[in-house]
Amino acid sequence: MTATITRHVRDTLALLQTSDILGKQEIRAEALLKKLEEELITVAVIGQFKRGKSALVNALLGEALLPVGIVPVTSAVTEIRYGTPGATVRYHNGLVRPTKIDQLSRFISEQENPDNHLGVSSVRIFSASPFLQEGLTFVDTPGVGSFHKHNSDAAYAFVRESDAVIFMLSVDTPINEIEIEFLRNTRMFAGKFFFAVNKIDTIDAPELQTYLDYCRNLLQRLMDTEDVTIFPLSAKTGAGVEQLKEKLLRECKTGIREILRESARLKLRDIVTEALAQIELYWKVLLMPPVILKRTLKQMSETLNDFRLQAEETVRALQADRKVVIPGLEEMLEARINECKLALTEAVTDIFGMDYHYEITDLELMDRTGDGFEMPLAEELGRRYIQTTERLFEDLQTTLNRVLLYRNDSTVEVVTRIYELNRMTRQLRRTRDLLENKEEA
Ligand SMILES: Nc1nc2c(ncn2[C@@H]2O[C@H](COP(=O)(O)OP(=O)(O)OP(=O)(O)O)[C@@H](O)[C@H]2O)c(=O)[nH]1
Ligand SMILES: [Mg+2]
Repeated sequence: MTATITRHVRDTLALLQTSDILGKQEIRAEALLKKLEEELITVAVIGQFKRGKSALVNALLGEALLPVGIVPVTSAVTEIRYGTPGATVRYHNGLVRPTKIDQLSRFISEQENPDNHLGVSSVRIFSASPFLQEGLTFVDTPGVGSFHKHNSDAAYAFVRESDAVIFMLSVDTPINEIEIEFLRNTRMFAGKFFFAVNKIDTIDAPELQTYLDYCRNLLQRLMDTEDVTIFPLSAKTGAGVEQLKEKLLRECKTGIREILRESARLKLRDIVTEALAQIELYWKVLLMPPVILKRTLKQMSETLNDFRLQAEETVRALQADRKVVIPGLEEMLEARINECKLALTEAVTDIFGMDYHYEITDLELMDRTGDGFEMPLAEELGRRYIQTTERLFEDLQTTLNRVLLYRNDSTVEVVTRIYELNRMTRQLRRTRDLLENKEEA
C-alpha cells in the first residue's frame, strides 16, 4: 500500500525536522513526500556508453531532440517533460539559464562541452510529444564506463532520483562487468526495470534469439526473479519501439502506485542510512579532543581567508573592477564560482575528514529579473562575484558553527545533545529495519 510508505516518509520527515543537523536528508525526504503525494514518476534511460540511449529517447518522443554519435556523447543528465517547447540549463552552482533547443549540444555533448568545463549539472527540455502527456518525466543519462569518468559519475548520481529505468543493452556486445555493476547499484534505488536490447537491425533472427536467451538467463539471475521482460528494438529503424512505448504508457497509468511504492521504500532507506552516517560524524566531533579541534578550526579559518584573497585577486586579474563591458566575463566568473565551490568542498573533506554538502540551491551571479539580459559593467560583475563567493563562505561558517554548538561546554547541553542523538539513532534504525522488509513497508 502506498499509504504505508507515505506514512513512513512523513514520520521520518517529522523526525528529521526535530534536528538541526540533518538538513540535507530533510530536503530529500520532503521531495520524496511531494513525489508520492503528487504521484510524479521519473523514468530514466541508463546503460553503458554508446548503447543508443539518446537515439532511443529520440525515437520514443518522435523527434530528434538529443545529440547522438559514434563516440561518447551525452555529458549531462537531460530531463524531458511535457510542455511548450523550450529548454533550461542548470549549473552546479545553482544557476538556471534558458536556452534554445537547437543549442542543446553546446551543453550536453562531450565534444562541445569537453569534461563538462561549463559546469552543467542537468538540462531540462519541454516537449509537446504526446508520449509525455501522462505527466511522466523522461530522462536521458550519460553512459557509464567510457574514458570520460565524469559521465559515469553523473549517471551514478542520477540513478538515485529515478523511479523506473529502461536499462539499455545492445546486440553488438554481451552484457559485461561494467553493466552488471551499474545494474546492481541501480537496484538500490529504482522501483521498476524495463530492459531494452538495441540495434537489432544489425543481426539476423537466429543470432538475435541466441542473444536474447543468453541475456534473459543472465538478467533473471542478476535481478533474482523470473519476471524479466526484454524489449528487442532498433532505435534506428523504429522496430520494436512501439511495443516498449505501449508497455511504458500502460505501466505508468495502472502500475504507477506500485512503482512509486517500491521506489519510495528504497529511497527512504537510503535517506535513513545517510542520516545515520551523518549522526556518526557529529559523534566524532563531540568526541574529538579539544587540542585537535582547536587546530582543525584554525586551519579552516586560514583556508577561508585564502579563498577570500583569491576571489579579490580574480577580480583584479580579470579586470572586473573597471567601468567597461567585457564580453565573456560573466561566464568566466561563473566558472570561477564553480571552481571555488569544489575547492571548498575538498578543503573541508581534507581538514575535517567529513563530507560537506552545500544546501544553497540558487546562486545567481546576476539578478535576471526585469531587463537583466543587457550586458552588465565589469565593475558590477566583480562586485557580484565577491558577494556570491562570500555567500559560499558564510554558508560554510554557519555549518561549522552548528558543529561547534555540539561542543558546548555546558554539561547539561552536551548531555541533552547526546540524548537527542541517541533518540534519533534509535528511531532511524527502527525505520531502516522496517524498510528492509519489503512486505511490512
Ligand atoms: N545500427 C544501429 N545503430 C544505432 C541504433 N541506435 C543507435 N545507433 C548508433 O549508435 C551510436 C550511439 O548512439 P547514441 O544514442 O549516441 O548512444 P548513447 O547510449 O546515448 O551514447 P552516450 O551518450 O555516449 O552514452 C550512434 O552512432 C547511433 O547512430 C540502432 O538501433 N541501430
Ligand atoms: Mg547519449
